[in-house]
Amino acid sequence: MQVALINPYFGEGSNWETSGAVHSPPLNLGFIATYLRDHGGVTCRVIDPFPQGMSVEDVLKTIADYDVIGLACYTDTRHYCFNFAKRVKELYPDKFLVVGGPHCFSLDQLILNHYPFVDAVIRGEGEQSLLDLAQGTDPATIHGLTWRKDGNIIQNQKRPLLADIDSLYVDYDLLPDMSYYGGDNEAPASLRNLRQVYFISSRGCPFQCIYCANDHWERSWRPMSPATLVGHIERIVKKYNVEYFRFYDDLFTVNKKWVMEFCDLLEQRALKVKFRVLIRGDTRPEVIQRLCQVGLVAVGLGVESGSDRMLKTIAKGITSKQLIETMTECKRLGLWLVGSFILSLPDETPADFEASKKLMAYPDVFQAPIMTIFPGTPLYTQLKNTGEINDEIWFDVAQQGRILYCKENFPSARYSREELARLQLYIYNYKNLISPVALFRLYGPVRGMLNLVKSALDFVAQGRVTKVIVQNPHLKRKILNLLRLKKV
Ligand code: B12
Ligand code: SF4
Repeated sequence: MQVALINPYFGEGSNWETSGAVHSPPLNLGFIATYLRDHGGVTCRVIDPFPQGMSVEDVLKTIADYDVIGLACYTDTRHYCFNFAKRVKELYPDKFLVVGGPHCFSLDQLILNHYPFVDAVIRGEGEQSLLDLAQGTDPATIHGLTWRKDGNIIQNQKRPLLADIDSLYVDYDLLPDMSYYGGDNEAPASLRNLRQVYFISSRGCPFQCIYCANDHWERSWRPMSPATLVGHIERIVKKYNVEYFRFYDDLFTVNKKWVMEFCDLLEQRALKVKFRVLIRGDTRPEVIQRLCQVGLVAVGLGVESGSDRMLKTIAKGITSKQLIETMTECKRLGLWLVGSFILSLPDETPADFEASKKLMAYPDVFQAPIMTIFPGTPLYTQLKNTGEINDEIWFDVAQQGRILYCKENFPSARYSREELARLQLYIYNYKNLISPVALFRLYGPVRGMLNLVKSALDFVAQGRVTKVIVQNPHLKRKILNLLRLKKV
């Protein structure tokens, strides 16, 4: 059977080049396509409509000859996914339509209940279950499959996670051309313009922060062996001339021994690549130092909050002291540091936010999205238990996109959507003003200056300039020095 795998997001009339969307290929579909080819000789076509400039009609035409249509479903894109699924089924009632991905893991039966045009849901790891389907195996025997039989919804038994993680990788030739996907837009221009790929070397993470949708990995961590990983790097460098690897592992530094072995092997093969990984606030300094010696140039770090009370609430298992130490070490080593904070944590007070603000000075750039609720997370369960949310919300078409933790949606939240938007604008401008050098490195001189001016004007408009200067001793000292120089 021929399989088409689609990331069903069409950009909704926006332009890929200018939309500001994170340019990143659908690795999930790449993993599946590679596995189906290697383990069953099954041909897959991977389609990523938005970057490929394909409309709904274009994709519908393209999939005419495929027997199985697989759609990736994220919480953010759930409605796009099911709207598209409906169109597919209307046009091609005989094709087998299956959805999979992080949004589906705990909502499989409800999805089939709500959407008669979906034939099956694959729960968790998709490779082997989809291969079974594509090879015409009796659905009743396919683990991890939830499907329909004689008008009933059948949930087959769970599929154990694949043990042979070394056999899971992405053959980039099976993905849309890499030129569709831009550089690392959180990194400075010097890195952004390098030839790069996105790579995943492990699955899962042993932690369970309450907002994190990683339940389908069952809190386990399965890495490919360091030798396999370095083998892939060598092959990719030779074949595509890649200079920069952006590792999308949930957490690259789970196991010190594994990291050290990887570094030794990379060094032995004399592979002069640069790379970016995700670390945690409790990563040992010697691990970061060793990674730096073999090509680490940028790190992402989930800071989330500067308040120890909040870090406890979200079960981060890290203290603000550890976060400061790790960020200081990263900066000492000259790494480009991307910090990620969350606004509107459960029970977050203005004092907690002030504690976070102090930590925002450390990273070169940072994101601070508003807390979003995902199905299957511990936070979701908590909110379900207090009656603030229920599973029907995911099927309500009035609830498009993200379900934000704000006063309008949840009685327990402290801030309204508008207050959070204002807070977000304030901290982005604040960051630009206290880290202008990072701004110039990120955007270059012209856009950097424009951003700086815009932030300054926003601050004047908000009447916050004096407050920021007074609250930031570092900035205050810089300005006083500048004034002193002028006097001389
Ligand atoms: C890379 C990545 C991104 C990239 C690109 C995503 C992409 N197109 O690949 C970028 C940076 C753009 C991104 C953005 C965001 N991401 Co993201 N991202 C990831 C990350 C780190 C890796 C994804 C990946 O390739 N994993 C490896 C593959 C093997 O795992 P997988 O995707 O789960 O796929 C397996 C199964 O789910 C299943 N499967 C998946 N798709 C399909 C399709 C079919 C047909 C079948 C049968 C099976 C199947 O089989 C796959 C192979 O086993 C994951 C975390 C993680 N480690 O998975 C988060 C993750 C997917 N992201 C997440 C989130 C929340 C976001 C953002 C909302 C973050 C933000 N605040 O902006 C945005 C929005 C993305 C969107 N459009 O919805 C959540 C999704 C939660 C959810 N319920 O939807 C995750 C799980 C992180 C987390 N733990 O909370 N992300
Ligand atoms: S947020 Fe990061 S550390 Fe926490 S559970 Fe998710 S992947 Fe692991």
